[in-house]
Parts: sequence; structure tokens; C-alpha cells
Amino acid sequence: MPDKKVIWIPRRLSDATLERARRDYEVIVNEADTPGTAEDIIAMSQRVDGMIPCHSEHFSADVVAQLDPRLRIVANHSVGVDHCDLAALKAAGIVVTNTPDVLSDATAEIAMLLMLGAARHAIMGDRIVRQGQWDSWSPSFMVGKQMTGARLGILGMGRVGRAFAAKARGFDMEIHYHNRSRLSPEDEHGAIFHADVESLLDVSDFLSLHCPATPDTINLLNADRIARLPAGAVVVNTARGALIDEHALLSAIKSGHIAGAGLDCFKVEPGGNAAFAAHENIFMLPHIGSATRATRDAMGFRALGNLDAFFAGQEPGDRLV
Ligand code: 8YV
Repeated sequence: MPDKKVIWIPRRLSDATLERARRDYEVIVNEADTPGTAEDIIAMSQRVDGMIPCHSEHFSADVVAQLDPRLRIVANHSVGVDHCDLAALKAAGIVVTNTPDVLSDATAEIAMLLMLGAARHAIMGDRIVRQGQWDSWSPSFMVGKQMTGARLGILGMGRVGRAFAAKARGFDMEIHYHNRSRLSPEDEHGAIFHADVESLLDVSDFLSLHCPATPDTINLLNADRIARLPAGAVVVNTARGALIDEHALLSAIKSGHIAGAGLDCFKVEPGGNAAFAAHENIFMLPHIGSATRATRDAMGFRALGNLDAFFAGQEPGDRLV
């Protein structure tokens, strides 16, 4: 029996994932569950053959340049890989994988929660009842924005965008989307394609972002684009904080042009944006889109499956570089 490969797991992954990892590998786990620093990543590269990082471990070009050649694979426990400089990792000959598919439904569920919560004043309503401030009722009390029949714009129609569209169809929403390439009619399920972002924004009573953070998508939703949204639109982001110009969003919330926002991700994480806190029509969550038991197990298993394939001399199913 050959020696087990050594892997580093910098965050506390699900119990089932750790159990399987320990069965098949010699595992170094950061039991403290603190984000791995650049120094940690560089030091660990001398001790391990593979790593299963989360989006909290940053493989910048500078870090990659200092990695020991022992490290051969970074099997991410995430679908997004904006924390990895893929070009640098490729140049260093390190294989990189991610965990697509398995988190699409959980993330789409959180997008739906955020959309409903922002549209129907979930934060204010909860606060009023919870704090014993519910002392009157009237037909004009806490009137929100109806989703049923409204136009939903989906920016980025990849796996999560499509899972979200499927859920939104249950709300009888009219689905519009923009994507780098148009989907096949079978995948569109009647959704209306927009060849450019601007034309999508013009019709998005609700807008949900589902595209990756890349140099091209930073501040994709800027002041000019927010201005194009119909008055009273609701904006949802479960993708990456980098996609939104937060100052522009805040101005549009203050002016009332944007009726509400549902945000699971922020420019600064962890932490978020303190300036949003004064606005109860911004419904915020701390980056928990994929945080369900089933999905955490599936993500861990997907990452391990990629490691298993690589160390067996096969092509990992989710290889990016
Ligand atoms: C994960 C995510 O929780 O997979 C992603 O890209 O943003 C999240 O759903 C996180 O990245 C886990 O590492």
C-alpha cells in the first residue's frame, strides 16, 4: 500500500468531509478554523501534496511565487475562484479545481430569501414584532413590492443563475437574462435573452447577480447602470461583493430609486458595509449562500473527488487549470 498523500484543510469542513479525508489522506486540519494567511499557505506548501482551501485563503501571484514545488493541487472548496490567481498557479504547474453544481440550489435558495426579504420588509417587520413595537395595523402598513408576475433580470446565467431562474418560475416571474453566450432554447425555458447588460437593466424590476468576480466584472453594477434600473427596483447579490459599487448602491437606496437590496456578499468580508446598516430595506446575510448541511457535504466530497482523481493519475472533473 503506497503512503497516503498529505493534504492541508485550512478551515473546518463538514464532519463527513473530514471523516472521508482522514480515511484516504494524511490530513492537517486547522482546528482553529481561522483563515489561512499567506504565510500559512507558503509554509504548508512544503509539507503537503494538496490543499482544500476555501475562498478565505488567497493565492495571489506573490503567494504562488513562494510556493514549494511539493504542492501539486489546490482543490478549492468553492465554486468561485477569484481568491486564486489562476494564471500564476498555471504557470507554477499547480492544478486548480473548484466545486460547481453542488451549491447551485442552496445559493439560489438564499437569493430567493434575499429577494423576498428585501421586497417585503423582512428586517423591519421582524424588528417591529421582536422588539414589542407592533402596536398598530393598517392596510397601508409595510406595503412591499410583489414578485409574482414581475420582471426578473438575471445577470449571469450559469449554474446558479439557472437554478435561481427555476425557483423564480415558481413565482410566475417574467425572466430576462444576460449571459456571455445565449443559452439553448431547452435551457432558456422561455427566459428572454438580452445581448447587453444595459438592455437587461432597463426591464429588471428585480435584478439578481450570478456572475463571477473577474477584472471585467468589478463594479459591474455602477451608478450609471443602477440608474437604468426601473424606479423601485430590488437588487440581489449572492455572487461576489466586487460586482457592486457599494457607494452607488447606497446613494440609490437613499434616493429611493432602489426600493431594496438583498446582499449575501460585500466588498469587505468578513465585516460587510457598516453604512448599509442604517437602512432596513437592505436585507443582509454573512456570505452563507451555500451553507446547508447537504451542500457543505457535497462541496467537500466534490473537492475530495477532484483530489482522488488527480492523485490516481486521472483528470479531475472540475479542473480549471
Ligand atoms: C462558499 C462561495 O461558501 O463557493 C463559493 O464560491 O462563495 C461560497 O458559497 C465559499 O466559497 C466556501 O469556500
